[in-house]
Amino acid sequence: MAGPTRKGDSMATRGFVGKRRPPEGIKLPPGQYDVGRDFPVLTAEATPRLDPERWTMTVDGLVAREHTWTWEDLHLLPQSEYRGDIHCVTTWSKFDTRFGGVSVDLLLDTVEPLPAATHVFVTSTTGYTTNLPLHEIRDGKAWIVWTHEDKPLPREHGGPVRLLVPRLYFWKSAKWVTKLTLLDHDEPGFWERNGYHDLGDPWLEQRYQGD
Ligand SMILES: Nc1nc2c(c(=O)[nH]1)N[C@H]1C(S)=C(S)[C@@H](COP(=O)(O)O)O[C@H]1N2
Ligand SMILES: [Mo]
Repeated sequence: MAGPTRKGDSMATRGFVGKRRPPEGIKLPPGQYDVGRDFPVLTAEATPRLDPERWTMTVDGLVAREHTWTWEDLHLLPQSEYRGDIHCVTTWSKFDTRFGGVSVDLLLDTVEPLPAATHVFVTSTTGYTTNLPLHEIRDGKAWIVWTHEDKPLPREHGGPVRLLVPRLYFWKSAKWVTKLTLLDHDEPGFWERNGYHDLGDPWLEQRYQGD
């Protein structure tokens, strides 16, 4: 493929959707710029001060057995790291950044999604919400993270714990996440109800509804 495909390049775009992988050698999705060492903060609500000892992570909805993990429970699971790029819909991208925590796959293995589950509705302690197709958080595509560059995740970036879904625009990575609810239908979250695209694939430049 010659270069990044933009919406409208119908044939090329369709081919790319199937692969869902950035064009080779290209790091910057269309319409984005490299923010360098900065890490801008984007928060719609007041930044909460959460006590990790009281924070919990629940996966419920269409699952064989819903489960709630404490901070300690999560730390007992095998840890994993994401090293790579993140892309914010406000056009900054940050290259080669690292987050540590656990793969969402481990949580899903515990709860066992029912066959009817197709989507996930994400809730933060603050009431912030976002939605995703279930397959976008499976098979090594999403993490629950509490470190950034080997340091505790700063509060303004979602500390103690946030969701990380780096293949999609960063608004899907809910800060102060506390619950994943599996559904048999799609339900728009906070930004999706306010005009943002339902999926938010940066490589297809899905910023707003209709993109
Ligand atoms: N709870 C919560 N999570 C959120 C947001 C928010 O406002 N509240 N903003 C989203 C958006 S739009 C972006 S771009 C990223 C920003 O994360 P950062 O502040 O760590 O850069 O968080 C996402 N997660
Ligand atoms: Mo954003």
